[in-house]
Amino acid sequence: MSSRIYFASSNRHKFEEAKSILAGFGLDLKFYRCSLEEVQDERLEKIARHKAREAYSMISKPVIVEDVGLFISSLKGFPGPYSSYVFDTLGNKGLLKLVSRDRTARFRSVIAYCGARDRVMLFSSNVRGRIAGREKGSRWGYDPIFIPEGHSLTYSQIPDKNLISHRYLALRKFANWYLHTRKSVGP
Ligand code: ITT
Repeated sequence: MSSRIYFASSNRHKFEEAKSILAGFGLDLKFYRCSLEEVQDERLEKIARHKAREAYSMISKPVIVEDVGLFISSLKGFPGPYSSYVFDTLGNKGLLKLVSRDRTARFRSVIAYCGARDRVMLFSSNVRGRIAGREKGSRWGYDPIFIPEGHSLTYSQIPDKNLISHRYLALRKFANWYLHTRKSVGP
């Protein structure tokens, strides 16, 4: 197993964070910029699995994809699997207008790795938190409105986001599995 892995996504921010996280495990991530089909499904796992198979069929190299959802309790989990669409349409300002007094929310990441046509491995994580009253800080996506549990700042305002994020927790599971598997298979 080589340590060169591709990250297939249309979102450069996700790639840059993933690259920096996996570098900490000695893994080299390359960007494969593409737009993958998002099947309509409630389960991020199913969406991620589908995206991983599609990406592997395009590049025939070990590849990671990630599907992320922001689940807001008072909106019964909305936008969840529709987070990408909602960000592009309502944006943070529009979403903030929908959130009521119960501001609890969670970010979920599902990482799907495909190293061979028929085999997809999934690694997931959740970070609980709450939705801020207004946008704070200016990173990307939902970062300005999500405050992780135990913090008073949004993801945008936390310099070490990559050490606590949903992406970090899921990629850490992936890296531990990948490095362990590589060790037992040999170079
Ligand atoms: P690909 O599917 O092409 O990888 P995407 O941007 O559509 O890119 P997702 O479906 O995984 O990616 O993400 C759903 C939405 O959540 C999207 O609008 C992202 O910008 C946003 N998002 C994902 N991870 C985030 C993070 O760490 N911080 C803030 N917003 C995030």
